[in-house]
Amino acid sequence: MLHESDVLTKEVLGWRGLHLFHFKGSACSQKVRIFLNLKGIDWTSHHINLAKGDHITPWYMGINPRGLVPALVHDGKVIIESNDILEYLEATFPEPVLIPADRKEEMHRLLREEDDLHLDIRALSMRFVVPAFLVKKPESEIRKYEGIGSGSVHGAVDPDKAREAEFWREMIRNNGISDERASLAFERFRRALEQFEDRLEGQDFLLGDRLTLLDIAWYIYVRRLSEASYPLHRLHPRIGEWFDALDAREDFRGEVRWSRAIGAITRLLHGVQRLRRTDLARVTGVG
Ligand SMILES: N[C@@H](CCC(=O)N[C@@H](CS)C(=O)NCC(=O)O)C(=O)O
Repeated sequence: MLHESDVLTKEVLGWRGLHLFHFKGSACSQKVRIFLNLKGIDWTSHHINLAKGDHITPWYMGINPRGLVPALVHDGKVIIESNDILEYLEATFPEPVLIPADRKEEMHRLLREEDDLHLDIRALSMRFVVPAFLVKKPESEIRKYEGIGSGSVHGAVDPDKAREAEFWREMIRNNGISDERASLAFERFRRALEQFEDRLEGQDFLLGDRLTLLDIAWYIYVRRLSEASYPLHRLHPRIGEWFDALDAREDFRGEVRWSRAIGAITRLLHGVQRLRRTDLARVTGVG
């Protein structure tokens, strides 16, 4: 939850009700929307179009100083970071339970591990789901980003803003996502999914026999990995089955289905990458 001094768009501090700033195609936004669906909570939508740069504006960065979606405003409180938003919502709207009372600490740790992989999923998305030239930020945009917003979270200088800028500068230096970066990201996911594969022996969901927030969070990652042509069913058959069951549900799938155009672009990208032998299987050696 942000301090009032972090928030420069002061009008939101007076807003009542639940407002979500999100983007249709953003993985972290999809995670929050599925959670809201399962809770049956009413919310007001503020669509922030990342493709049009709505997030790098003084108004939006006055709400989320990191310039990222999602962000939540609830009765004047501003909460950023998808996992913090979800833990806040669970505490505020406890039914139906998505973080079992006796697993809160474990969930917090597992969500932190999940968040640590965020730049890895972004790297794989920008290498194997959308072509780099469509998503790369020029230096001028990175400078603009650095100059807007309070730059502070919890009243102190926010180191994550510099980390974001560095991600985009690395993309400029490497003219996209390098093979090394993509392979590293792939290996991190493979290791994480191997652990979940073991967990799914003898239980239907990642934390036991009931669906929890952990399933929602990893459904989103696994969905994106499949779009990147990660060989899910071959490497992790139990995760493959778990994923197929969730993906058949409208309250999950409805939130991740967003653009036929992007689907067509990804198919084209995969075709070109196969011809050039730069596809995921070749780059990571998993083929
Ligand atoms: N750790 C953050 C990550 C948020 C994030 O990276 N959001 C992406 C969309 S999934 C975004 O806003 N990207 C815009 C940009 O980097 O320009 C969270 O969990 O909320």
